[in-house]
Amino acid sequence: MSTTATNTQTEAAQLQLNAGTIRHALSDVVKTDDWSDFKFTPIRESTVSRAMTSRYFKDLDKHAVSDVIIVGAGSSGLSAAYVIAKNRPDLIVTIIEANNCPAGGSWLAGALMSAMIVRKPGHLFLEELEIPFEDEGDYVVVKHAALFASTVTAKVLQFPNVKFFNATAVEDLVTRPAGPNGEITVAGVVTNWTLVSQAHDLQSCMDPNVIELAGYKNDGTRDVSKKHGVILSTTGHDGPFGAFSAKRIVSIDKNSQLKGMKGLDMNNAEADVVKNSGKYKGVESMYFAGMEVAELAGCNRMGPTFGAMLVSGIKAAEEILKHFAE
Ligand code: AHZ
Repeated sequence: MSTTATNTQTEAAQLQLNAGTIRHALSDVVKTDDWSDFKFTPIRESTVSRAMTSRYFKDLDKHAVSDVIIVGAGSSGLSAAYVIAKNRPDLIVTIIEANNCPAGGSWLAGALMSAMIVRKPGHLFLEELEIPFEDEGDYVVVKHAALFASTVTAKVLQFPNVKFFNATAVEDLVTRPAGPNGEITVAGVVTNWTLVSQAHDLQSCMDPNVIELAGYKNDGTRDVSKKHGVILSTTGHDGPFGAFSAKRIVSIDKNSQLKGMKGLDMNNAEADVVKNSGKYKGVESMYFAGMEVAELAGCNRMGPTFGAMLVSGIKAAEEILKHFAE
């Protein structure tokens, strides 16, 4: 008899043995076999409304001035959020994601074939997050990308200093004059619920909301006694928010130039994206990581390998932590 057949027989015997004594979390409160005595504790509809809205508006209030605003909760944004929140529990970290669910393209590892490929040494971050993988030598494989997406999301959401606003799009930057020669600095982001931002032509009267960066006085001038907050943009392929905004800011300065993304070259793209993540000349108070760096720095794209997403997030997070430590 084969080993598999023996295993199946043993499992079946074990199931039969357990059949009379099913145990689960509710075993002690369900007294009847047909669950006829089962009930939930009472609740009013208004209680549910208040439980949600009071917390949401308290969060909006607390995060209206943030130290770090991360725009886009893909694999790079969440990796950065993890490193920043873990190292600096005192910073108010706000993550804004246009989609309902966090983790961007990493649910499917950018392809439709489940497994997530991470080139070494990106696997060290997987080890830190306690995500299991198969070691294939130069690279590792997480059996399903959703295991990365769900684990990094769960770990980030558990930090008390992090608020995740989903179904919320960043529509624009808040900018302020900062220098004698017309230089501008980024002072926050303009947000709106994604459904509203998608229907501006129908709902033009719906005004957006604003999250400001820390470091200003009531009259809008710089409060130099406080560290200036920063935005980390990680909005993915083509940089629909960050790369677009940076180009717009840099276009004011005729000496600066930003390029566009090149074609796919897996071998070169990942290290280039990591090296070019972080700050850009002429774009104050903003950092960049993940795929949109390719759009900013003129790097190749890499297709479905995720080491650069994790590592560029970590590198940008490290630069942000240095900014707050100075
Ligand atoms: O919904 C977007 C996604 O979840 C979100 N986003 C985009 N614009 C936004 C806005 N406001 C708020 N205006 C916005 N959120 O940003 C997230 C980006 O996640 P992603 O997984 O697309 O980006 P990433 O850079 O973290 O990972 C990219 C993965 C790729 S693309 C690629 C290739 O094209 O070759 N290869 C890899 C590994």
